[in-house]
Amino acid sequence: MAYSNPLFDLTGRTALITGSSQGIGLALACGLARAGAAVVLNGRDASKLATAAAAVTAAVPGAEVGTAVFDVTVAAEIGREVERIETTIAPIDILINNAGIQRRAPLAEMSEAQWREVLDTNLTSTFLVARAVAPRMMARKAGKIINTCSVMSEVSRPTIANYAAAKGGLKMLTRAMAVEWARHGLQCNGLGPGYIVTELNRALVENEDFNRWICGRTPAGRWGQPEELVGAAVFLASAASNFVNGQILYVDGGLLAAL
Ligand code: NAP
Ligand code: GCO
Repeated sequence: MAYSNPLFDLTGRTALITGSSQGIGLALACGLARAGAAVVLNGRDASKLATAAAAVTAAVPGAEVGTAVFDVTVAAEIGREVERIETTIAPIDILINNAGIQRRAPLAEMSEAQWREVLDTNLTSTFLVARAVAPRMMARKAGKIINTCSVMSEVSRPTIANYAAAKGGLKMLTRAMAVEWARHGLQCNGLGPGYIVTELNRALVENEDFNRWICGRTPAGRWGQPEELVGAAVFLASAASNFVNGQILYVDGGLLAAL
């Protein structure tokens, strides 16, 4: 008999996952749909989102899948789409702030544009989207906010100072959300992936030296797959985490445990 615990059941819940046209966000959308949630995918390209929505439906027959095209760095687009989701699809019970980019450069040579684009997309966006969604959750006295942090919320490496600063800030923004919004029934936590095989890391995966280094640096001895983040995300999105707040749940193959 298949085992299922109602604590992890997301039936009747609606989840907005930013940056879910591909990669980790798309994997999380499939995983939450499989746990019963209706999912709303987000990205900047309508046709790419339509393809992603079809992939979720193919992976999870019968899943309720919507799309919301907006740039997570543009407050007006966020406000418009959050209002449309809440009034024409369903109240947002679960928000996963997942959209993110990488612009690598040595710090002393990094352009202002490379800095600002990463901080805007990987940190400020979470402030903007959460500011649009959280008041509605607070009015309902319930909500789950999950911010996709990174092992770079704790450590850095050369050429990603912008990214590490953003993800470090995202860890503290997650805690700040918990401190202000827990009393209103919201649980705000972070998901901290290690090195995962996605488009964002294609150049690293294809680099023999880096590949060898990260497999040696990670106790599990390998890269992670986006699907390996689903269990932690369903936990943080479900009633199983109703007394968990301000925590970053790392899914990193043991990387942060090792010197
Ligand atoms: P990815 O495959 O490059 O996907 C990035 C996603 O973000 C895409 O869906 C993209 O959508 C979306 N996006 C980018 N800028 C956006 C914007 N301004 N507005 C709306 N959507 C935007 O990367 P990934 O590896 O899945 O990364 C997802 C998240 O996980 C990021 O926050 C990343 O920092 C984090 N993370 C990744 C790893 C890893 O090893 N891969 C580890 C730790 C944390 P469109 O381009 O279609 O708009
Ligand atoms: C890099 C990578 C990392 C990973 C991830 C690790 O250039 O080192 O892009 O930043 O994507 O964030 O958790």
